[in-house]
Parts: sequence; structure tokens; C-alpha cells
Amino acid sequence: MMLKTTSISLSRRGPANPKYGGISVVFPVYNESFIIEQTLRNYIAELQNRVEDVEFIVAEDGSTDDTKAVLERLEQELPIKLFISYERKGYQQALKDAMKHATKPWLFVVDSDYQFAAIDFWHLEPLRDEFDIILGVKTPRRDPFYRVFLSWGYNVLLRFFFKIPYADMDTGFRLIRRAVVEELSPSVRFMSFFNAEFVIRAHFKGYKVAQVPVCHYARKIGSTTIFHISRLFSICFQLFVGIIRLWLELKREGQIPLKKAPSKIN
Ligand SMILES: Nc1nc2c(ncn2[C@@H]2O[C@H](COP(=O)(O)OP(=O)(O)O)[C@@H](O)[C@H]2O)c(=O)[nH]1
Ligand SMILES: [Mg+2]
Repeated sequence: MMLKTTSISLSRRGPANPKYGGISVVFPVYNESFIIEQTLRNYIAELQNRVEDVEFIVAEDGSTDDTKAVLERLEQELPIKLFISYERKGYQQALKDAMKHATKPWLFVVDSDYQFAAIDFWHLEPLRDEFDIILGVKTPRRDPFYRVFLSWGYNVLLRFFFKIPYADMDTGFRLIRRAVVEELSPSVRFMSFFNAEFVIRAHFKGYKVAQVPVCHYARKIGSTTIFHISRLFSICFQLFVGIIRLWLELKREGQIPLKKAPSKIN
């Protein structure tokens, strides 16, 4: 495992190094009709001419607002590959399905609610030479108090069980080698809302994970759809059970080492 942090000021804004291959930008979308157009336009403007080989994949997932209509209109104009679902498959499954359509060696998976700035991609991109997963750590996080508190508790639990040093495994701004996703995503099944399980599995397989601070902005419109306050209790319970099941599996497979043997005294 390696940990890397950079300063938040940006020294270079593209072009992406072609040596490391093209990038599929993947947007999971659920009920984002008021912001999705701005999000897509900003990422496309930032990346289209600075990444030699890039594609934009939109994974819409059973939205109940106008999102589908907005995306169908944008599809006529913008270079996006649009995948629409009439049922809500859930975040993780929608991502897994979308990634099957990705053709580039790297995936840049970003939330569609524009809480991150497209320009911060350039903090992550240069680390492709050394790392397999590059996480943008929300610095500081601009979310409602209950959401921040919940994530804090969740991360404490993850660090307690798995003894891993990552601060923001569920970030909605991450650059991942596609080969790692293809290898590990079929086994991701215990924490269905988020990405932490993927990062934990990758860590114990020996893949290199970097953390980079990135700006985070308050949601301009709508509210968190994953951690909605009315579903809080059931989500917390499911997450806790997921952590225990993953821990048991990794222990059983010997991926989490048993207690350190006491060092020899001569
Ligand atoms: N495909 C898909 N995307 C979702 C689902 N729920 C949320 N999203 C998207 O996932 C991203 C993060 O969701 P959000 O509710 O903002 O979570 P938060 O920022 O972690 O509180 C946003 O782009 C949402 O549109 C879902 O069920 N399916
Ligand atoms: Mg959000």
C-alpha cells in the first residue's frame, strides 16, 4: 500500500499523458435533472481536447424526474454514450453494467451532482504511472451534518476492522485501472451502495491506492439520494452487516493476516 497526498493548487492542466492510455469517464445518474446538463458540459469541456482518447458514459438508473428526457436531448448534441434503465438497479449494479461498455484502460468515475470540479481531474491524472486506484479525497467535505457524521462513523468502523489508512474510500471522484475493476467487481457484493468494498478488496490484493485532496462543493440542488435521512437506519444496518461479512470472507481466505506473531527475542 502506498499513500500519496499532493497540495491542492494546480500546476498543470493537461494534456493527459497518452503513454498510460485512454480514459472512460463514467457518470452514475439518478434524479439529477436540474444539474446533469451542467455536469456533463463541464467535464466534456475540460477533458475532450486534453485527453487524447476519451469517452463519456452516462449510466442513468430508473430516474423518476425529468433526467431521462434531459439526457435524450443532450445525446443529440454531446459526445456521450447513454445507457438508460427503466428500473432502479442501484448504484453499484448500475456502475457494474456501465463499466461493461467502457473501452479504455482507465475509468474516471464521477458523481453527476457536480459536487466536485472537473478541473481537479488534473490532480489525479499524473499518478497513473504509479497507482492503480486514485481517490479524490473531499477536502473539506461540504455535506449536511448527518451525512458527514455517518461517513465518519462508517470510516472509523472500516479502519477498525480492516486496518487500512484511507480517508475517503467512497468518494465520487476516482480514477481506476479498468483491469482492476474487471478482476474485482464480480466479487463486490456486501456493500451495495458504495465503493469502499472495491477499494478494500483491491488493497488486500496488493494494488496501489493513492489519495489526493480535491475541492468539494455543497449540492446546488436536490439532496443525497443514497443516504436519504428516511432510510438512514436500514442503510446503516446493511452497511454494518456488509462490513462484518466482508471481514469474515477476507479473514477466511487469509487476505487479512491473523494477529502478528510476536517478534523473536534473542
Ligand atoms: N446509477 C445510479 N446512480 C445513483 C443512484 N443513487 C445515486 N446515484 C448517483 O450517485 C451519485 C452520488 O449520489 P449522492 O446521492 O449525491 O451521494 P452522496 O454525494 O454520497 O451523498 C450521484 O451522481 C447520483 O446521481 C442509483 O441508484 N443508481
Ligand atoms: Mg452527492
